[in-house]
Amino acid sequence: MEYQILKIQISDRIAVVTISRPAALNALNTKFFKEFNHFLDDLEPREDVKVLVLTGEGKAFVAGADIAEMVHMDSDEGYAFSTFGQRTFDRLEQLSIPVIAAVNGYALGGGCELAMACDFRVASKLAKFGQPEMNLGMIPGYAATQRLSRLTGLGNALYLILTADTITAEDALRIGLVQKVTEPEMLMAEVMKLASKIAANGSQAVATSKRIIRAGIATSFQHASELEAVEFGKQFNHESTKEGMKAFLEKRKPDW
Ligand code: DAK
Repeated sequence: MEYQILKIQISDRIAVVTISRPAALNALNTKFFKEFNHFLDDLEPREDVKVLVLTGEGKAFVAGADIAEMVHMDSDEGYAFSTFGQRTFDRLEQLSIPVIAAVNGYALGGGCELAMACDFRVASKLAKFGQPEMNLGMIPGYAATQRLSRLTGLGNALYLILTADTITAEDALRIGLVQKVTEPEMLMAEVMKLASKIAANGSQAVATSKRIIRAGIATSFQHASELEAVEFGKQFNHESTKEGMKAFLEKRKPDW
């Protein structure tokens, strides 16, 4: 497929996808969702890519769902746009490899929701976050009502969604919406450093951790602990776990 919105770079086990429709502040339209699903079809079976980084071109990460496309939709089209988007975000969240959002600028509405579907977020000092849907007379549609409260707590989610306020990267850091804030020119270097660190870890342990952390939050602590114990036990069948322990004892780097 010839991509028109996505720019994809894969090197050193890290895939960087840049959403590039800067004239519309990278607003998410049907074409984006088609291209992104195509990219995920290619990525999922690959074993050489260990981390995915998502970022945006220009002054926005993503300024939301494409209002110019949505305004013309009837309810059937709205439903199709909704389910396509929801499926895509769930697919991203459930990727076996970690996904880092490198938030370079505006992350509003569907853009903030896209960043929240990633595993964690690193933001430029210039980034701005918010769920401005109330200004458009609508509620968030790509799971901000659920993910925002899980990431930042009930009060922060209610505050952001009900006021439609936009907050700075520093405030987003304070409430746990982002994990790190950098100078704008250092954003990608910092994200690549984190991605390389993760890529150097054993992929089986990384994937299992991601899966059970995410599964655990949706279930009881007791059930989640049992899940951890089961997965912990299974690791002893993996060569990479044995190699990690042996390498420590032999005072060398693991050869995964
Ligand atoms: N959609 C389409 N075009 C957009 C856009 C968007 N979300 N955001 C910006 N643009 C376009 C602008 O219209 C403008 O286009 P031209 O006029 O140049 O043709 C261009 O990008 C540059 O924007 P501005 O001129 O406005 O740039 P400024 O620096 O002055 O302002 C801004 C930047 C981010 C403060 C401003 O652009 C802004 O307020 N944008 C809208 C932000 C917003 O309201 N985002 C939330 C969108 S609603 C659903 C699931 C999810 C959703 C809906 C349904 N279902 C499941 C059904 C999600 C909804 C949303 O995300």
